[in-house]
Amino acid sequence: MEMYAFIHFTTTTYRDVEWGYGDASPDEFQPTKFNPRQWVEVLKAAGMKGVILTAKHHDGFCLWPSQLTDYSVAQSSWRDGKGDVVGELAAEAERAGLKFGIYLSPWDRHDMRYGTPDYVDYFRGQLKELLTQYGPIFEVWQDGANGGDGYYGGLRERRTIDNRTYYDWATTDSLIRELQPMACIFSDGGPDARWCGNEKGSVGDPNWATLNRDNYAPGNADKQGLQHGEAGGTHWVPAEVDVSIRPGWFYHESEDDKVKTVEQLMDIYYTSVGRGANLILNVPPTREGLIHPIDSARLVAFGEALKKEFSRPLKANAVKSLEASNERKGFAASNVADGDRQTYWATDDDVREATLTMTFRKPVTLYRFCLREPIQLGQRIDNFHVEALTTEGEWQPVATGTTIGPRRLLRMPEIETQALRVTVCSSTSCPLLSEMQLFLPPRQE
Ligand code: FUL
Ligand code: CA
Repeated sequence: MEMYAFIHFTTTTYRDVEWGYGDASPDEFQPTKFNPRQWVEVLKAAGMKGVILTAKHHDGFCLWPSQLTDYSVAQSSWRDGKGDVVGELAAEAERAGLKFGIYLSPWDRHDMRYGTPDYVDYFRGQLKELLTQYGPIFEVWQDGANGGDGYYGGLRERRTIDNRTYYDWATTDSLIRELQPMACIFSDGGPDARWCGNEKGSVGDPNWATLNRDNYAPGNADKQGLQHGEAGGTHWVPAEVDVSIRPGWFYHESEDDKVKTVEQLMDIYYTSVGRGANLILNVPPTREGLIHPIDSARLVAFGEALKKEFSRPLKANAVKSLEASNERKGFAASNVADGDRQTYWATDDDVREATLTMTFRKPVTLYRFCLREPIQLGQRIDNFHVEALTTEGEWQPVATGTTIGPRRLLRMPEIETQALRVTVCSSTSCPLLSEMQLFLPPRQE
């Protein structure tokens, strides 16, 4: 899906903190101008394909009228207890064609039961409500932060849990599979998508989708492994890059002048989506329940910049030839330029190094380049470089890279070129490429 949004919103927004303690009164939640239609419109303009909401953050307050607690929108004077943030956002997302996902914090600083087996039942009961009442859910986001001090029903104490055993994730995950078989489960260690090991907006380079998954659990993360994945790892657990458009995950007026610039967002795009990961960009609503005008203007401008960035794909008929140093019978080099991710160029089995040269009918100006591996056959290439044949007839290095995976985006120097040559320098198995797409510099307005 490449890119979707994160929304952090709850009573915490009204306390100007990042982690609500769990003692806020439900009446503090008063989004007087709550307008999820505005949210999805802005997100859509930015090019987001989905949105994930903190249905419950660490403070424990539920943004839907849960039957299992007395700490939700149903107990708030906001809309006389009839409000349902989850329901309204799910409906608006569907209307706008965005997929919808949920974040349900495993840590709960409000609930008295936290730390006991009863709490785990409560957590699963809540998941059941969320996964049965709000239509298709594309992702369930399991946060790794858990245990510590909190309100805990008024006891105001510190509670610690064993993050490997307490939640019995295997049972919870099978409940999710049963209720929403198509939902991707995210956590520090998957099972389906993994954390990228930081909250700055970049996955490692190299970035392997494979991971020795059994060594990880939510809250139990080897950051190095999460950053890069593990070549030859036991499971396919691609990285998701979570980062906020502001320094914090929740809205703070004091950060109005710290909203990331279009340039910063574009850099993040290249260090996440461009390295084959998905980007989940957080946008925190204000106390009124709106996306702040600074953020919305920034997001719309980012969406426009992205469209412009890739507005001029080189047309198929501008390619004169595609030649490979080795070509397996039936898997021609021309398969990288047919616009189909299922078809691919392959070498013979024993090959680990190879070149693929794309020659143009007329010299073209380089700008952006996208390479893809056919990931239905895993991820293989771990080192490559790209050279351009200048109009003077010299091969000039223009880019280098490590892994490719589903997508590697490269920014190229804007030089006139007759041909581009990709050299695979090493690969864990015979190299394959499914697509190779050049983008020309955008037209100036
Ligand atoms: C972290 C949480 O503690 C933050 O509050 C936020 O939700 C972020 C996405 O994950 O672990
Ligand atoms: Ca293809």
